[in-house]
Amino acid sequence: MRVLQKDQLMDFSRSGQHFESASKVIPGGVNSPARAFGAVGGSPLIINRGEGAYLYDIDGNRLIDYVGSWGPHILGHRHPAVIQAIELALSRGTSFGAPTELETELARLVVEIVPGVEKVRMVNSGTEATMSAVRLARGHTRRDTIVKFAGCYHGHVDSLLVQAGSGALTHGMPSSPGVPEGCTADTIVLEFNDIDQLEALFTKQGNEIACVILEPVVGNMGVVAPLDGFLNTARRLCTEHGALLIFDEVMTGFRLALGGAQERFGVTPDLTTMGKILGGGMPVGAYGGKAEVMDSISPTGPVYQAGTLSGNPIAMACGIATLTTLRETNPYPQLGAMTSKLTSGLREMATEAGLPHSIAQVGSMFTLFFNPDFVTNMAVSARNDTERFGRYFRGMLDRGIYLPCSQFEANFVSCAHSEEDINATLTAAGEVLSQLD
Ligand code: KE4
Repeated sequence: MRVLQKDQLMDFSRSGQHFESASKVIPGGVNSPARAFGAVGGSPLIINRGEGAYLYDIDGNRLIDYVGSWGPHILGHRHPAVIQAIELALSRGTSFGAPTELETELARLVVEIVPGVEKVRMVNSGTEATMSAVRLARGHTRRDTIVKFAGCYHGHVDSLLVQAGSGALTHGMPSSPGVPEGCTADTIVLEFNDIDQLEALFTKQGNEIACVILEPVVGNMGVVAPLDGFLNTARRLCTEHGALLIFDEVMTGFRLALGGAQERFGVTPDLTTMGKILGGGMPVGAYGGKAEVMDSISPTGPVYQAGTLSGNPIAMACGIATLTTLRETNPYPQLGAMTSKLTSGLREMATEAGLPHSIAQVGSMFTLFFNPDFVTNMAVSARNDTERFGRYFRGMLDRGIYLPCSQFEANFVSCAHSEEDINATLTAAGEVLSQLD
């Protein structure tokens, strides 16, 4: 068991100094609270560049990256096909505020790849995608009530920022100040994976429900898979009562299969929200679904939604290169195998160390929970030992392993992670877990 000596610990001092100056001009020094190290101590690393499976910070440290920009980098940083596509698009300009062929090409790829999508509208973030999809569902059904699940995070949309996951949990505000009561009065929050609760709600007021929105595999309370029958029940109930089923696949889309969770689990939603991998690291979100629903969106229908940079050509080029590479190489079996090697090693070491833990993995998404119970919903995830997670996080960071800075997040393996990277990660984890009391 290697105990790191002082001089072996990584030096993050330049990051610390820069972070102090960043905090003078940016709230909390970050442009998204999910990046803040509030839950794990210390201050965020300032990143200089990424390459393949690695990040390099401004102190010159090389880190094996399991955040992947919170999901987009399934191919790894700076994949040659992606860089080449961006450079070509850049040679023609950055933005025109008018249609381009690239938008049609990416939309056509999404329609061909995602089972539930016949038409798709590009926006600039996952939040914009879910906000627009909920507005579309309400406008199309002429109903106001929406259903979400505790611990699911759908971006910082007022009507959905209720018992949300991800950063809303890490910073202890699952429902944010600044959201007036009226914005969430029509939002019903249920327990993920609770079929009886969902059926009881539809029995009571199914004809009032505009939509049910869920992460088909949750990434934002840590990874939580759907129990058998949960997705099918949501599908059946929405169909029976004229409500729309929205799969928020911002994280799972193009991650769990080329066609996302809906392909992997064989359940097709009415609307799908997308982001992250769709943009390959550039700001892209999208929502899509059945043509007769999507045609309710302006200008073909009355439901309004717009965006200056929606369908930005540089971002489109990045997304096209990413999805095309995924379709041509089909990395999913290999990604799953690499991730399974990592999670079985982690399970073995945590067990050997006598640590209460559970591990959730779906494809190349996984979470090591410091929780004796298998996490099936937010009530269980709320019992995670976040203090112990913080010490695990720091021990791994000191050994050059870059994990999401929260117990309520998913880790991601990319196509760029090698056997050596996985083995190095397991060596570090062995040292840290064996010293975690
Ligand atoms: P963005 O607005 O951050 O692009 O997407 C919001 C969103 C919507 N739906 C799901 C399932 C998501 O996971 C997200 C965003 N995920 C978080 C991390 N879990 C992004 C990290 C951040 O907020 O900085």
